[in-house]
Amino acid sequence: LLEVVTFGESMVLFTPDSSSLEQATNFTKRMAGAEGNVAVALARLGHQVAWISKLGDDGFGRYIVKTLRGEGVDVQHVQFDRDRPTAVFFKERSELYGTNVQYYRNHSAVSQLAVADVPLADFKEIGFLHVTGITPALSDLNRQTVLTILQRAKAQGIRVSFDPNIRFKLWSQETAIPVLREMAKYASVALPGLEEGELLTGSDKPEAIAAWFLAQGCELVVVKLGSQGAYYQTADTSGYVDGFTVKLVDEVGAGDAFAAGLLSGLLEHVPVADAVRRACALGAIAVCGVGDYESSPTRAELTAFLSGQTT
Ligand code: CKP
Ligand code: MG
Repeated sequence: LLEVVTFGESMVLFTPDSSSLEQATNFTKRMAGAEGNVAVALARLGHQVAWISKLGDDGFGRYIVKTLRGEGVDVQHVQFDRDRPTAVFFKERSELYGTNVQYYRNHSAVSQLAVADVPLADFKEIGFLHVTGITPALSDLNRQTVLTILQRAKAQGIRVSFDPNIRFKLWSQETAIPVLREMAKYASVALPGLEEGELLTGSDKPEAIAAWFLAQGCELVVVKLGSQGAYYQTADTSGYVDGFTVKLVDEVGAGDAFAAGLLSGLLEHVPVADAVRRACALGAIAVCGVGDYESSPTRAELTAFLSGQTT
């Protein structure tokens, strides 16, 4: 039985084998994309998860679907578009300047993803529908699709988990903020980063950010504080959970791993503080390796990490 359904864009990611995009001659091909990263992380923990999308009818699209299927993600609702390509992006990381991503995703196949492509009526029994603020940024149609799906999910009593994932390379702040605020109204679980919370609520205090989301109707808000851990709040409980100390290799994908860890805990009905701790653990493990999803742990690795058995 499916536990989580998510939809969005996965892309082929190219990272230069050495130096910058300008200087590089060789690139490593990988897969990335927030919702797909969440799906893989959940599948590795043993959860039943489906990822819905449109990909180009091309080698990159087949590579993505094979990779996700190989990870145990249900891809039966993925469609291939003959006229529009699979998106690609590049990521360069420098000790001096940090991480820079360069997207090539305009008019990609997913930009045509419509409400009918996400058959919500088939997913009545799921634990969560996971959405991010990336999808509505991809096209006007995607924006309508996301908002309509969220309305329907709420009407059907499907719990929505919402990661704002604000990407100003995809849309302007003026366009993004009202849409993301609207999305928050349909979420049961919201997972803003501290900066995202500030952009959406005007406050930089985790407690105030959480209060704003609760006022929108969310049941649980988890404000991600990076290496510091996270702050969580519901109607009847709240608290801080410490982060794990690890050596950072690549921070991209940490938020997605975090989301998967939280959902995993919630699906298993562990106390909310323990679900947040699992989320922090997945986020910490994710930053220890290169690639956006590759470092996500298996259940045994997570157990080992949590009991301090890793060195
Ligand atoms: O917030 P995160 O660093 O966890 O998100 C990373 C993903 O989808 C990454 O894989 C990239 O492809 C993206 O976010 C994006 O579209 O920026
Ligand atoms: Mg994020």
